[in-house]
Amino acid sequence: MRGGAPLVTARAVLWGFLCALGVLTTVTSGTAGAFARELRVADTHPADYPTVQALEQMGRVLAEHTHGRLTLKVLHSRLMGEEAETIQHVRAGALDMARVSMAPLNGLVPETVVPSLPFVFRSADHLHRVLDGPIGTDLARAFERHGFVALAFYDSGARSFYNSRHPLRHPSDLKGLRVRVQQSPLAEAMIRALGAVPAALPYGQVEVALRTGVIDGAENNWPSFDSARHFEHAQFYSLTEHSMVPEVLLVSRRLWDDLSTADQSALRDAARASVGTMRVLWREREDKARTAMVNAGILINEVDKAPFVAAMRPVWNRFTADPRLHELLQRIQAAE
Ligand code: GTR
Repeated sequence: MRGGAPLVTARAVLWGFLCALGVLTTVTSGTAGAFARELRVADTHPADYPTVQALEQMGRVLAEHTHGRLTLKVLHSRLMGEEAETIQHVRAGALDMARVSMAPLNGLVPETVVPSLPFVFRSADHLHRVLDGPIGTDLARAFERHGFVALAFYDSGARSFYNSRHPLRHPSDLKGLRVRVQQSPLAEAMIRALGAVPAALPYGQVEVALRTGVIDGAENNWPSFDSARHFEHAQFYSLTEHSMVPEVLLVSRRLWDDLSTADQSALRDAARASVGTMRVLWREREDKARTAMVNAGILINEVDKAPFVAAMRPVWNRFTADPRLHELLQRIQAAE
């Protein structure tokens, strides 16, 4: 926009004021009107990862439906720090949105513990039905008590163990191994239950920890194992598929409350549409990553899951002692 010096100064003052409030990221004018907003959303993964691609697509839908009034800027590749940091920024209102795993939220939003439990979902279909139905709606509501609005849930496949020592066929094979887990007390407890030593490192530090031998292994889905290059230092991938911890698109409650009802529904609709996009992209990427890992010579072994289920089950009781969480667990189990 062109204008004389006083106008430019006035705009700069307004911009500074709004940013200081932590509410607006960018105020522009032009075809989109005087208060177009660019919402910043953080993601730990690189540009080609399905979550980032789904957010880019969501941004296109949002811009189209709001005639450019709301746009998304996807800050991928940990530009805004590790997941735990982006969660804190969103909570404080300093960052508009973040796409994160539920695990690093376990200490903040107690309800996220339940879908993060080992072996709680029977299949991807079971997970989808839970997240898409009334349980998902109630789960989303729980976030609002903690400074967030949960706009969408994504699934991120099953997580399995990988390490640099030997194939894991039985829980006893994990004894004494140092295994990286997500930053969550539940994740650490799961590893201890298997007799291994947990190292709760941020995602961005796992590759170097594997490379330098600080840890013997970690656990994750195929796309992350491949994309973060963990496979270069851990050739044994054992199909425990012990966890299907979902992911969530968080919005700052402060930003949300500041949006008009029309903009809130535009954001919700675009987020909802991104769930379908993400599921398609995810399935493609899982297949591609698995094939790439086979071609890279990774030694994959099947696992009899029963002893792993038995060894990890005690953490269920410990982490769902609260009756509210126990009820949520029962509802998830009862879901068809
Ligand atoms: C990935 C997930 C990331 C991050 C990472 C981790 O599967 O998509 O958001 O949580 O795992 O292990 O930290």
